[in-house]
Amino acid sequence: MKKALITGITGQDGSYLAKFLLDKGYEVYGTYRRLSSPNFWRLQYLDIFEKVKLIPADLIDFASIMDAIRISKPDEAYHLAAQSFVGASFEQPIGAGEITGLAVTRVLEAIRAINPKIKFYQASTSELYGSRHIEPQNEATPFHPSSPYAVAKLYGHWISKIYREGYGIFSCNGILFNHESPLRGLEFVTRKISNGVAKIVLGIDKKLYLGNLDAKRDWGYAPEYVESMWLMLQQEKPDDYVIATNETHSVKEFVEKAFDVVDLDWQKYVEVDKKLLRPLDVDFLHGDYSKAKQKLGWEPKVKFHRLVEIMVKEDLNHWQKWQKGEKFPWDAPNYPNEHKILSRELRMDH
Ligand code: NDP
Ligand code: GDR
Repeated sequence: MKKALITGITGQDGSYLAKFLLDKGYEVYGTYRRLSSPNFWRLQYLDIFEKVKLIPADLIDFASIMDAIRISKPDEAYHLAAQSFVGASFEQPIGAGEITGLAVTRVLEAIRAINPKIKFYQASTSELYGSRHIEPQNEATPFHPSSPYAVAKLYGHWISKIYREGYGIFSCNGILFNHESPLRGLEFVTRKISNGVAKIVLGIDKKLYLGNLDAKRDWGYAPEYVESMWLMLQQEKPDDYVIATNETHSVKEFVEKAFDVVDLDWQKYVEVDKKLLRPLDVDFLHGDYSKAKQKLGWEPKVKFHRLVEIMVKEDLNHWQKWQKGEKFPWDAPNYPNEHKILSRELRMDH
């Protein structure tokens, strides 16, 4: 049975990837941060909380990353953990560099030291392209990062290539364009909109405050994107791939479509709050995934309109249940039993 380690298993992609690999018959290990309030709701939502093996590790702490590799002994390591919110990287730019950038080297160093045969996936991003109107963007398009997050990811992207070329590690960068789902964090614009629309139509909320409505993104569906991560690691040679839908839409279009799903006129409910504008924003992304189609046989199926519909309907479903007094999975006590947590063996016999 193949073994996989996922850093950031509690996040959107980590949880979908864990489900995908479990369904393929993998033994799945995941790192999570010890927080005062546990954050396993996505694993519960997908009904895999009991099936994955959890290892506490923080990207700041090299020893914990070494332990995660030693304990799991993976064939494949998917490095998804990061401070992934671009807006917050302007507020904590040094943290972004440490966690989203430098930590990639921590994971690669642990692999190099423990078992350089482990295949490595780096969660690279379309944010690397920044605001340059080259359309559409593919693997040959120059990078021009426009946020502390993006510049940290650029470091991660290049260090992963350096370990590939310098040490022969099977290391792949997936340059994934935005991908969304009902498991997206609430601070990202798509889920903020779908959740806001659901609350407004049910009378729980009155307004939705947003920032830049003109930004354009190439939005895909997260469960499909995690398959591409796995496909990259099954190829004969490591390489970098763009994963996208080859469609671009503005935030305003997302808003319009989301309110359409519940037959409301968005203009009555949406207000722009200048506090939500970023010092620099990427105004336009449009990805060309031809290489992934040709080499991985990967193609997106869920496109923009269906994606908006899926997200709004799922949030509506949650809030309707909540109004009837049902609990959300993330309200449930979900801290794993102590015996379930895989930690290093602590030797006290000195
Ligand atoms: P999420 O924000 O949903 O998940 C991020 C994960 O990283 C969480 O499990 C989080 O843990 C963990 N994490 C954050 N900080 C630390 C830390 N210091 N130590 C250990 N773990 C930490 O992101 P996504 O699932 O959406 O994205 C996965 C990866 O892909 C990220 O690297 C992101 O930057 C990248 N990416 C995402 C895209 C997207 O559109 N979704 C597109 C391109 C790239 P906790 O639950 O405790 O917060
Ligand atoms: P992004 O996603 O920055 O592209 O990064 P996000 O959903 O945060 O923003 C997309 C665009 O929407 C505009 N916007 C708002 N954004 C948020 N979050 N909240 C708002 O209220 C709002 N109003 C308008 C933003 O300015 C931006 O232009 C995501 C993350 O998942 C990264 O980790 C990943 O690398 C990239 O996608 C690809």
